[in-house]
Amino acid sequence: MTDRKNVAGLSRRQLLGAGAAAGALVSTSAWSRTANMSLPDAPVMESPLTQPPQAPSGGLPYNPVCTLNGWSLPFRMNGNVKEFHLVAEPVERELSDGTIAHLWGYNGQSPGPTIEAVEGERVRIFVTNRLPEHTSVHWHGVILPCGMDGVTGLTQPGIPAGKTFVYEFDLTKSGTHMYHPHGDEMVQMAMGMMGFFVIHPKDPNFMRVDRDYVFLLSAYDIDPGSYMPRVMEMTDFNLWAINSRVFPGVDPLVAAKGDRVRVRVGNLTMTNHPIHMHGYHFEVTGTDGGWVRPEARWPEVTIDIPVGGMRAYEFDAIHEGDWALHCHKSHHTMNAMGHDVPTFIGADKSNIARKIRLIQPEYMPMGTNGMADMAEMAMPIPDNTEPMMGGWGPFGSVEMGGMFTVMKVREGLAADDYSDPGWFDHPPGTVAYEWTGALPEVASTEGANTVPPQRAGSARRVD
Ligand SMILES: [Cu+2]
Repeated sequence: MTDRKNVAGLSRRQLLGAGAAAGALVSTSAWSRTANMSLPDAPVMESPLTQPPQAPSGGLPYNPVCTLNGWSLPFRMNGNVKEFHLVAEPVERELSDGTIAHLWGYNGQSPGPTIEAVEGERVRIFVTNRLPEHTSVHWHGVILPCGMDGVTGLTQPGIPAGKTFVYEFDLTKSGTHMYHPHGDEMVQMAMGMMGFFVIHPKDPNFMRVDRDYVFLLSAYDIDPGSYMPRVMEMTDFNLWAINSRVFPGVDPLVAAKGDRVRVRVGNLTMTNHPIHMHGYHFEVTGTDGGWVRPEARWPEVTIDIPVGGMRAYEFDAIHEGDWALHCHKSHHTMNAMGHDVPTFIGADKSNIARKIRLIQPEYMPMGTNGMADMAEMAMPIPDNTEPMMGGWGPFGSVEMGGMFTVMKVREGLAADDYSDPGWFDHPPGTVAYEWTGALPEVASTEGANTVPPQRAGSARRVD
């Protein structure tokens, strides 16, 4: 088969694949016309939804990953070199249904597409800069010649606006890596410029899994009602994102019962994120530095993802259900609205409410019993803003935002089925239920004090 036929086949397959998924991949018409010695075409993704993994169209065989709310970058083979074309550019990213952020990213989305290649291959990555300032791409954790490391000023000049640079190197070791700019990093990463770079093992059966999910953690400071991140922010971000999506906009991870599942999580925010998954004990099987030897693994239910790091964990999906998967910093499962609301828990606002109702008859005091009423009530919020917490499940409001999604494990899913199976149908008698018998007398709800020890003691004596 000639290279030209490879290119044509690649184009057809990707158009068909994208059409079946969401009809989202555009600008591929030039693929079949592109001569091998010219710049590869740069596909653009229109959809922020998860694109199912695509079987490799050339090069060495591998088991593709599934990028949550993302996609993998198509490539072409030029002789024995795998060629990609990344375009750094301003993008409009839908953070959740109807909420848009004006970010910088690659090939139409933030984060950029996942780059997938195989240990032993040589890659040539063309990077075109359509940003208003220079950029570069650092291949975070990849072993390569120093001059390909992408550090502006140190290993190369910045790629000027409008120019294209070429990165070319051999992939000497399999692993899970990231890419991001290393020039005006504070601005460009705060604007969402990042992506995954997965180097598959040369032996497709090494560490083989049935489903292999990847996603990046990113954080933004976007004032309610506005579209642009505040790039000078150092610590006080208000949107905590999984692949530049916030719950309820994050797609579920889907697995068939019995699947071996890997989840690879990269962190390019400015703080750590303890990622917790319900329902399972899992094993940490990889970092950006490589695979963890079997005898060195330990069981976990929460894995801290360090800043500038990646952790891969694995488990056998034997427990069916809808299992929450989220950052355990509770403010990272909240969205931007309402963080400046004062705490009124335990306050008696009845007198002040009476007075306010003289001016605004519909006034209701909020927050005196906690903040859950903020999720339950449709509070008026500015345009282009996600509520602080929300997302509806089968039992009501999930009262979450930000870095939260669900691992959905179901019996009998087809191997290539990544679509949302809906809510879990719990077997009878396995859901927490209300006690309908007599309730014990409550000792005291008069104040914040607990029952004094002597009263508790006398109660025991009566028994
Ligand atoms: Cu977090």
